[in-house]
Amino acid sequence: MFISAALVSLTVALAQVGQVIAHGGVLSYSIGGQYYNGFVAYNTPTGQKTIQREWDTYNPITNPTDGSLSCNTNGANLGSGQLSATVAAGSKVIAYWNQWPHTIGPVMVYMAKCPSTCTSATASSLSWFKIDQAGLISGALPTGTWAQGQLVANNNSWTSTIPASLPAGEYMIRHELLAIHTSDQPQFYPECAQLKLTGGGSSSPSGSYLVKFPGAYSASDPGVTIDIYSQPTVTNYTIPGPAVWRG
Ligand SMILES: *[C@@H]1O[C@H](CO)[C@@H](O)[C@H](O)[C@H]1NC(C)=O
Ligand SMILES: *[C@@H]1O[C@H](CO)[C@@H](O)[C@H](O)[C@H]1NC(C)=O
Ligand SMILES: [Cu+2]
Repeated sequence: MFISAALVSLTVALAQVGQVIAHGGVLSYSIGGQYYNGFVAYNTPTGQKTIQREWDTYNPITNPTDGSLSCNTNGANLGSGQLSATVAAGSKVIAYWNQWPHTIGPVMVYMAKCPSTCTSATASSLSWFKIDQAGLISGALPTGTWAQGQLVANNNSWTSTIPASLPAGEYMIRHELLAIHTSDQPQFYPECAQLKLTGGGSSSPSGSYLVKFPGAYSASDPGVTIDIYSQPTVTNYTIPGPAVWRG
């Protein structure tokens, strides 16, 4: 009786772990050479102090117009626990994921200027611009090398550069993986963190580079609703969202 109860609870625990590690998100960052731990999902925000916005689940968002697409569920600021990373424009940002299980799909990195402080900003009302992206690197849709495969091969990390010409001020940075290994629905994995930029220049992205989340994507985008397995010889992939702004 005791053993079977223990086995049942072990089986349940393993099933839950299995679900958790099938997905994930950004767990930590290196920003301008300084290491920062992110929010610990599945834990209460009470007592957490981090530059990252709250996110509560490793599960993907599967609707491209979901209200939580900006900074994941629930994307809230942490109140007194909310920090921001101070970094010079032009610095490198490395995001580290958990042991990322997906190798098919693009990597996209966005930033947005916060109207005053980022802690008081509502992520869904920010105007986001893309600072980095990579999609299908080589080969065909189902068998080629994708940015997410490179991310996994590179210690589950992705390195981007903050445009050097951005004006100093407070910005949100948003890392997003779009996994398209399932043919029935896209899987979006966005996480946000807060930055205070120093230095910088006086160049800002114009309207055509700016998007809202939700709003930037639609289910009819060729890179969003896609069955890669039905197109085994296609060697192009259209990354969704605006063009990259490099300053
Ligand atoms: C690999 O990633 C971890 C974070 O997940 C980081 O602490 C470590 O420094 C990274 N290793 C290298 C060689 O960059
Ligand atoms: C590949 O390119 C063609 C022609 O531009 C386009 O119609 C199609 O949607 C692209 N395929 C993908 C998967 O983005
Ligand atoms: Cu997953």
